[in-house]
This record gives sequence, C-alpha cells and structure tokens, in this order.
Amino acid sequence: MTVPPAPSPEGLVTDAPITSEFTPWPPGLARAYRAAGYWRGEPFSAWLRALAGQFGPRPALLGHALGPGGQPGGWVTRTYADLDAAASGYAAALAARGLRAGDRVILHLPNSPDVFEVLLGLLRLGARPILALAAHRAAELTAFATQAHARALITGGHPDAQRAARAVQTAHPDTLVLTVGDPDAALPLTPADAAAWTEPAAQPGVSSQGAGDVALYQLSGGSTGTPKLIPRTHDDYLYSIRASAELCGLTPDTVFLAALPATHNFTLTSPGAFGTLHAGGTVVTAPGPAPDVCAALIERCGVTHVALVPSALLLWLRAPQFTPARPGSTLRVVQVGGAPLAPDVARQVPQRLGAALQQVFGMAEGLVNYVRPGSAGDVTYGTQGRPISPHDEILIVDDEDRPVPDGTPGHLLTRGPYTIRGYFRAPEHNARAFTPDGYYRTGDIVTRRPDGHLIVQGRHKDQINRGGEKIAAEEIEHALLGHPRVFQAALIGLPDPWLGERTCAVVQPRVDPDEHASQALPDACALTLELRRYLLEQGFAAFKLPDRVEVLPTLPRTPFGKVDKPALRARYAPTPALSPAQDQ
Ligand code: OOB
Repeated sequence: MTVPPAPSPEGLVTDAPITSEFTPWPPGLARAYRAAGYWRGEPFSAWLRALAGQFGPRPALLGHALGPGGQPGGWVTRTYADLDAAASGYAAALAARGLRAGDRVILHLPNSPDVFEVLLGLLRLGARPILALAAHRAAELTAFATQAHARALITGGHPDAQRAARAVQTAHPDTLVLTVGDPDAALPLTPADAAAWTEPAAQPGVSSQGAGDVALYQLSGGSTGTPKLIPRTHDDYLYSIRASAELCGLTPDTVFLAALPATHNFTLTSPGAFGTLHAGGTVVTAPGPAPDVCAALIERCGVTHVALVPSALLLWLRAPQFTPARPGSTLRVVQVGGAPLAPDVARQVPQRLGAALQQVFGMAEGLVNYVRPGSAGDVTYGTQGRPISPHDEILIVDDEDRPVPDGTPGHLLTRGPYTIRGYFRAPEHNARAFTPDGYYRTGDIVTRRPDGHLIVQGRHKDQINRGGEKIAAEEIEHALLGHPRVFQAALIGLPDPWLGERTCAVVQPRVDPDEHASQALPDACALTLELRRYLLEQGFAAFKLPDRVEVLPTLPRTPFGKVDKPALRARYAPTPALSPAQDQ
C-alpha cells in the first residue's frame, strides 16, 4: 500500500477563510490534491455534459417514474442525452420559480429516475441540494429548512410527503414546496424548455459552479440532535465517485440496481448510481430492497451490481427468488455496507446468490473503504476493506488520541481529499468532531491489519445503527421528554438478529407528587404504543420510533451523573438466540 505523504508544514496552516458554512482544506493539501489529479476543477454540470457527449444514446436510467399521489408511474428509459436534457429542463424550471445558484433546496423524493434528473438539474443550476431521505418526515425536513434557510423543498405527491411539506411551510412560509410527478399539485415541477435559459457562469464563492465550492449537502447519521449537514464540493465528491467506479471495475456494461435510498451516500456514490453513470453504465431504480421486486428487476434489466445493507442481505439470502442461485443470473457483485456484517453471513453470498461479495465501509462525511475485487477470502469476508485513496490518512488512537498498534482496537480518525473538515454551521460540534489538525472523529472503533485493511469492531458514538439507518439517541431522547408522562428517557440499541440493532427507550415516568406513594409504574406495552404515536405526531421518520419501551422508577447513573447506558443494555439485551445465519 502506498503510504500517504506526511502533510507539509504549510498543509497545516490555513489561509482560506473558514466560515461556519464551509471549512476548506488547508491550501497546501488542496494544492497536493489538485497536483495528484484528484480535484479536476470540473463541476457536476460539466461532468454530466461530458458523459452525454461520450455515451449519448446509451441507457442511463431505467425505472418507474414518479406518478400522482407518489405512486409509481409509467416505466421510463432515459438515455444519457435525455438525462442531460432533463437536467437543463429542471434547471430552467427551477430558475423560472425564482431559484438561483447558491440557494439551498431540500430534495425529498422516493427512488425513481426522477430523483437523479432533479438532482442533476439542481446541480446544473448551481443550487445546493440537501439530500433528505424519502423516509424523513416533518421533524427532520423542518429542521433542515431551519438550519439551512432552505429556499425550496422538492417532494413527491405521496400524502405523507405532502403532509410533511405542509408542516415545513407552516414553520417556514417562504420555503417553496415543489412537487414532482403530480400535475395537480399546487406547484408542480416538470422540466421546462431550456432553450431560453442560460446556465450561470462559475462565480467562485457564490455559485456552486466553481468546482471547489459546495455542490450539495449529505446528511450525517450523527449522535446529537437532528442530522448535521455535510458540505461536499464538486471536486471532492466527483473524485470519490471516479475513484470508486475505477477501483470497483465498473464499465459501460454495468447495470446497477439502486435498491437502498437513492440519495444516501452508499447508493449515490460508493460507487452507486453516480459511479455507474461515470462508467457509462445503466442505473435501475427499485422502490426498495424487497427481494421479490428486486429479483424481477434483475431479470428484466440484466442487473449486474447491487448495494445492500446487511439486514436487506439477510432477506435476500432467504428469499426463494434468489436461493438457490439462479443459473444464468446476470448478478455479479453484491456490495454490502452501512452496518456490521457477520463473517458467517458474508461467506454465504457467492454460493447462495451466485455473485461476489464486496464489503464497503463508508460515511457521508467522506472516507470510503472497499475490499478490492478479487481479494483473498480472509479479506473479502473478514474485513471492511481499505481506503479509496493513497492520500486518505488514517489514525487509530486510544482515548487520549495516542496511536495504537495494528490489531489493537481504537478510535478511527481520518482526513483526506474527500473527507470534510467541518459540518455546516456547527462550530461547537465541529470542535468536538474534528481534531485541531483536521482529522474527522468517525466515532467508529476499528482495528487495522498490517496490510492496511480495517475491521469495524464497534462504535463509540451514541448512535444506533438499525439495519443501516442511523438514529442519534439524543434526538429521540429529547423528543420523548416533551411527552407529559416522561420524566427522563434513554434510547439504547439492543442486538437484533435481523436488523443488527433495534431500539429500546427506557423511560423514567413523571410522577404526580400528590399520588406519589401509591402510583404504579405505567404499563410498558401501553406506553410503547403511546410514545410511538407521539413521535409520529411530532413528525419523526418511522425508523426512529422505539421498537420497545421499558419503564424504570429511576434510570441508573454513572458516578458522573450520566445515564449508565451499558448497564441498561446489559439489563435489556435478549438472551443469545440463534442468529439468522445459523438458523437455517
Ligand atoms: C454509510 O454512511 P452513513 O453516513 O449513513 O453512516 C456511516 C457509519 C459509519 O461511521 C459506521 O458506523 C457505519 O455507518 N458503517 C459500517 C459499515 N459501513 C458504514 N459499520 C460496519 N460495517 C460497515 N461496512 O453507512 C455508508 C456510506 C458510504 C458507503 C457505505 C456506507
């Protein structure tokens, strides 16, 4: 493995202005990344135009368009030329609605070819999309609108999405709500005639058409509050896309199935849909990872690659549509990431699905690790790969930030050409999440093998990974405190054979002082339903509702007075049962 060069002394000095919106890389490192050819000064709009020039009539996107009411509409095939034209058409339509380069716009659409068209339209306009997940609801979308002063929210016609959009508009009357796929919506969004529209010229620092400027915002799984916004530049994001596509060996024959949420970093860029487009391949959109729907799409479209979280893989490994592996199936590579994958499950992939496994360990903040295709079995099944770039700097440290030897678990810190240096408008959080010399504290506990491969051992951050969907414990604890029967609340993750982890809210109820002596603890089952309904009404995404609620007269505390979560986990962890991997 190439050893990353030590940063030059000037690399540690920053002369570019640090705003609370975007923390630039130190100029010395930025120069090194440009000199190495990682940052090419090319914005997404030019990237798309070049792809259309190279692959014009080839199919870029296949899938059901978004229809009225958020239901799947007709099946569409978009060539690279169509996609380029649609991006211009959406840019023109957005401009006609008054949107300009530099405006922040929440993109909240379910999987469909439309998501990519609208996303690329926003990028062509130079507006900066905030990549919400389709599962997000009023609570998350309103928080994004508040944090970012979003000029617009682009959503689908599904009644839940429309309800969430109305809540955003109530809180932020100036935020335009534009609806895709529904001509009867108040403000429908369809591509306009782009002939009369002129693409804005690069205005570094103002429009995101300058390649070093922010192109879009990814979302952090986080451990505190609502998800933080992650500013990704054209230069850094396109580098990770190109390098991912190359190291995964994608070609014009690649047919990638986008089965996980399309705008998540894994599905979008690792190498995902954009990596596939970069290679001239075809992206097929599925509404979700359900094995029956995906099996049909694989057969219909000749899918070669898919990205799954471990909980979805477990379903595929049991599905009659896949097991035993279909002779003649086109599926060649199943990429798995987003959450820990047990080695005994990993080993089942080739035999049961007739495809190679590739583990991917990444994060929306940047760093992505891949097991390289063709690696030996111990690497393929037993590690989460190694970083994309020779310039990804990795530190594994103890609690005092001192490096630990290979093989010893430690905190993973990283910096490099596509890892952010700061979240959007979060100076206090940034002071904790980054070291003074710019390493991002991932919150993951890993070991490194002497050959550089990383193995994820656990997590330090107070986040629950529920089948790849990340839940910041604090966000839900805080929301639960708003319920009249809750005095204190702690959200913990408990092991689950299918999801990896599921959530348990441990609640100390509010006691009425008059009835104090005689009052019995509320029934946990009844409280589970009540609190889940309460959180839904508060507008939280369904995946954040606690799977289980337990009631205690007082929460256990550490000597420092913090809730003792390890004690709670030990108390409520299920007795070991057969794992889905063993249970067949
Ligand atoms: C991906 O991105 P995020 O931002 O949703 O979550 C990142 C976190 C990591 O810090 C780690 O805790 C966990 O998800 N994670 C894994 C993992 N991949 C991610 N934990 C164990 N094994 C893995 N293979 O989840 C993401 C972004 C790009 C590519 C792939 C995943």
